[in-house]
Amino acid sequence: MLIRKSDSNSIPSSEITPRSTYLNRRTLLTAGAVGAAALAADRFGRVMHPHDVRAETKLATVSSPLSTKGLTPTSLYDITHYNNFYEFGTGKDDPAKYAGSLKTRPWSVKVEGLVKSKKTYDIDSLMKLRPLEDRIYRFRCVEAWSMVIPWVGYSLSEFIKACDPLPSAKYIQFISLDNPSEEPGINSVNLDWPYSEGLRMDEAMHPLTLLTFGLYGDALPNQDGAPVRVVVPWKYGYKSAKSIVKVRFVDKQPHTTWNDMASDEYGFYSNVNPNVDHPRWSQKTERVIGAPIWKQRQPTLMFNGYANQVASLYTGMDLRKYH
Ligand SMILES: Nc1nc2c(c(=O)[nH]1)N[C@H]1C(S)=C(S)[C@@H](COP(=O)(O)O)O[C@H]1N2
Ligand SMILES: [Mo]
Repeated sequence: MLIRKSDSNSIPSSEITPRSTYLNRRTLLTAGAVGAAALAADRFGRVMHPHDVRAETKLATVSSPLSTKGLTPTSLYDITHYNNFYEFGTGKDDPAKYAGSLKTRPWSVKVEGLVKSKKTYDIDSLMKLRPLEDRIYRFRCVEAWSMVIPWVGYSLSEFIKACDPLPSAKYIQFISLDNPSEEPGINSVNLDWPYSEGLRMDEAMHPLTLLTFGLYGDALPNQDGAPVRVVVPWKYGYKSAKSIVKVRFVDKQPHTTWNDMASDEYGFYSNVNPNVDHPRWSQKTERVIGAPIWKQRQPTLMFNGYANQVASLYTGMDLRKYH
């Protein structure tokens, strides 16, 4: 017997599919595919689900000469299901499960500290400040795994120029959202919230440092730090703060969450360095997430492969002491 629903108010399920479910479904199509094929399948997936309005947040982008050449991007599935985002729990799959509760609109980023004048940027105007670029970077976590991620954003330096910091500003601090009602990990994970990270001003001004709004051509999935995060490709992953609500210009090295936790394990600089082991494990090699078995173990590169561009920032510094 055919049962018809006569309730005209019922919303087709395709309209209310949560983004996390959508990502799951969409990325099924890309599992096993790599690189351009993954991207093509992903575009195909999008066409297959025209009603997933919330996920249809394709960004207008231009390609960037600062993209790292010759790398195969990790699948969208792995990029969105193997995350560190302790505001949603410590498990790698917790962010994919729970970050759906994060509300990314309205959203604003406050600029404070040593600036000519304090400002607040609405996220949508922040995204329009400069053209958004596609930038493929290596991404290396301190836990000795890595990915290749096709980010979308523009150089943080562009934003810093717009903030007009005073010459006395020597460091920049990033503060992440601290809202237990949307971020269940805040009450269950014993960290000193809000998540705080920082960079020396010359590191922050380096063109590779990316103010990031998206990946794979779309707005950032919540679990990757929506709606705005930073990405510092030559540093361990935790330097790349997610879901930023405040940027502060300061004259002294700011406190950072992981450094507060265990300063011997997580330094302020945290440059990727195969020659300086973490006290509990080697940093000489890394596990490439999603790579075929025979390519899963790779040697870790100095400054994560960006030494030519960034090594000069650290001339004369003892990288063992300032790890
Ligand atoms: N606010 C916030 N930012 C964060 C973290 C976090 O727990 N909270 N984890 C960091 C760590 S350890 C890593 S490896 C990267 C992971 O980014 P991804 O999940 O997008 O790959 O985010 C970093 N930024
Ligand atoms: Mo990490």
